[in-house]
Amino acid sequence: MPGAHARDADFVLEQVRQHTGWFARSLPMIASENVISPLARQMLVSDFHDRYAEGHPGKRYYQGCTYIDEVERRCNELARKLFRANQVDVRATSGTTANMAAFFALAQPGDTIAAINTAQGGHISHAKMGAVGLRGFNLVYYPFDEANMTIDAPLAAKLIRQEKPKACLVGNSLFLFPIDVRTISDAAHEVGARVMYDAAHVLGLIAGGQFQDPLREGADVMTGSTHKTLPGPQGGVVATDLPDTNEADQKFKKKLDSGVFPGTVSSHHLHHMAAKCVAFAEALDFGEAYAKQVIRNAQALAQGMHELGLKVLCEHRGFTQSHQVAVDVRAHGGGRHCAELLERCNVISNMNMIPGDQKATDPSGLRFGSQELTRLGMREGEMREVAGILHAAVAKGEAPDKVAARVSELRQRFQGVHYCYREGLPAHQLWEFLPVAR
Ligand code: DSN
Repeated sequence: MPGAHARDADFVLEQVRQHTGWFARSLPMIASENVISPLARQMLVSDFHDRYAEGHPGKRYYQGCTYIDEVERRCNELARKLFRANQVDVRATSGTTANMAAFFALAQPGDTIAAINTAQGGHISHAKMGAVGLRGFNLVYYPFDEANMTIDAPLAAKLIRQEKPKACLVGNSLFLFPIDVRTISDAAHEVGARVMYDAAHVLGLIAGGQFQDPLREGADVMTGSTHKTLPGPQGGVVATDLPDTNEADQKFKKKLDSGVFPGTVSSHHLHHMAAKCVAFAEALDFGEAYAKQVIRNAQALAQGMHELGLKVLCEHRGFTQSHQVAVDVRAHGGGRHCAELLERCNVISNMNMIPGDQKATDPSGLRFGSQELTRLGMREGEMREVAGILHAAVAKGEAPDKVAARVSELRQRFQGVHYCYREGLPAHQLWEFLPVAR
């Protein structure tokens, strides 16, 4: 007998099957997502998933880590090379836990820190309602240059010198252009503050040498997610390149380490760690070419939409230097309406606040990312096709089923994963399980 709840298990199988089929005929354009390589995906279902290993290789609290230790040593080694950092913690289970671990080292509860407002593209973990509030920090916001979609660095430096925060966070969720980290870090270091660069979105672009190099531009620590432009498993990293030559830096590095374990994880996710190791190897071999194409594709997408009359932000700066493109769709019913409409066309995107917006639940913008379509092998020509599809849905009022048919036709040509080992294997595959209920 299969058991009373076998139908629930079958329900899950069916939902996952439907979801996978849907994504195989859709355009996945959410800027914080990506498709993992088939080899890295295999690590996620390996026996590593079933195990525990607190601490560092060779210094565990559990037996059974012989091979896990070997993989984690290699993972650490590749991470240091990829991020050009002398200490990288690969155990953080997400970008937000990576940030929380860094917060532990950066300041004490009750201290003031500086960050970007979420309304101007800052991440929720940098906000009072998120991890910053949980750690009990007070918050001051940088002045933001809305025309150029970046922190106003000279005014931010002035604020830092006035307010003397204990830490300065930089890095965005809506992240179109590199930040002037040097100006901010000069002011921060002058008042004794540390600088954290949150590279969640742009980690793969930084690793591929195509965005900016925060650890060389004055950031004391860089955190990031391993599943956005760095196309690995869901997870985070905490990286620093501070030298071991003075006591304060050494203490800070130790606090980063204990901020991860035991601060924010007990046993880290070993299957994710193994998948990160594969993804880092792939990024070292293919990451530069991938990052270049991601940015070229974002720029081609932005240019295509602009030429069709959509209001793409920051034309005077070439629209974007990252994987992201932001569009003001106020004239077409607003961000929520357009994102929902696009979903009916099988284009998956998200509504986003843009300058002037007050309400996160009813913003005027859409945010698109080129990183997953690039991973699926699309190039500038396809980006122009995608721009036409978006324009048809949002501005021309073409029927969603007609647009969805165009989307499906385009996607049929791009089913494999690229910039990885065993290139070209399908991105969307399911294990063949038969239903368990009778
Ligand atoms: N808030 C997510 C995003 O930018 O999509 C990342 O955590």
